[in-house]
Amino acid sequence: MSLTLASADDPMFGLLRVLTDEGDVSRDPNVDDATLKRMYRELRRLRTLDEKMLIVQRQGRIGFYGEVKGQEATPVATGFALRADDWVFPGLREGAVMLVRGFPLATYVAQCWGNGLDVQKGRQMPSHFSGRSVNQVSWSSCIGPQIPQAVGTAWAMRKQGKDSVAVAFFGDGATSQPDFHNALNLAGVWKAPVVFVCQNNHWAISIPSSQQTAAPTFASKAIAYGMPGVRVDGNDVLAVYCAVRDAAERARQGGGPTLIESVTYRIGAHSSSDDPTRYRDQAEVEAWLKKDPLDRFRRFLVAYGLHDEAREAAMQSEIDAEIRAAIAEAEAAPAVERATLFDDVYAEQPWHLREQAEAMERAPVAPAHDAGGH
Ligand SMILES: Cc1ncc(C[n+]2csc(CCOP(=O)(O)OP(=O)(O)O)c2C)c(N)n1
Repeated sequence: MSLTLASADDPMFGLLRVLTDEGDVSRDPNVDDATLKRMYRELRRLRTLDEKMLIVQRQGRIGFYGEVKGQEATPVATGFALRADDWVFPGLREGAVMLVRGFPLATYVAQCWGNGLDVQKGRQMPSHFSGRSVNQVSWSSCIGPQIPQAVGTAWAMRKQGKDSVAVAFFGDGATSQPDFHNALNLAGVWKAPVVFVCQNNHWAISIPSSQQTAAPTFASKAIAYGMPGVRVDGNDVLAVYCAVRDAAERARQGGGPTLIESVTYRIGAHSSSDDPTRYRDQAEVEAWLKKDPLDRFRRFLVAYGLHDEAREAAMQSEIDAEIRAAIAEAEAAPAVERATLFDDVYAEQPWHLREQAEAMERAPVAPAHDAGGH
């Protein structure tokens, strides 16, 4: 690996782009037309889902929601770049990777209600999606622990002789956590098959990324851990797709981990509990709105004759109907069975828990109340 610093040609300091501003491609991403169209549909579905779920939260029907608006290209591209046997360890904004990998929408949305349709049985706060069927682990709310968890999983898969990889997502803020160092150091030493994806969305709640590190780029932190770093345009779905696909392929072949910095912007609030007008300038948001990942990809698809206004309108009404049906199904699901409280902890229930379970069964049912949020 070359240690020549600060050259725009260096992947750690430049910006990998495939989509040009004019709606063309600067290199062939090697993706067939049907997949390109599916990528756009997933971007549009995620944007629409976010808008609808934020409204649902504002109506008091769920306690919390974390928007991904502006950053959709990274989770969508990753979903397409991975194999079904790979594992995903998301942060707050990458839940939708599992939708791209085929997880049912109503079950996904039910996580926000934590009811009987929720595969997590209501044990997580809203927007902490996961699904065993798609190898996606739940985010823990703490900033950082998913990064070493991904390394451990990757290493276990390697020990089992598999060629699957693990992807760890985290924000720019998480790079200041000890878990970031522990995970990248170990992965570098072990050559674990991990792809680290740092979503540099320029803010960690109210802390700008300029105050997060004195390093010239987040990707350049890879130097210290002896692994390649790639700085990619996070609003360019094809660039992220190429970066993750190539890093995953290298990891599969025993080449070890890669640190990808996806340069993007959080258009919305940090979460439904946040008011970003208190700490950032709206002009900055307006400037990033012009680089919207959906607009850029749509311009390319239109230029190549794969999309037009009629298709856009038909796609949007189909997505609206799909999301409306999923939300209705999720909200109508019954509450989680009380007895499930004791599931999934021990292979064989110990006597004291059995006693508690029996006592609970005899107790009257408490009235339901709303889940809170932070
Ligand atoms: C260990 C820990 N410290 C602080 C927090 C409070 N907190 C929640 S989100 C957040 C900012 C995270 O920023 P970043 O990693 O850049 O991800 P983003 O939210 O921008 O996607 C903080 C400080 C927390 N959840 N866990």
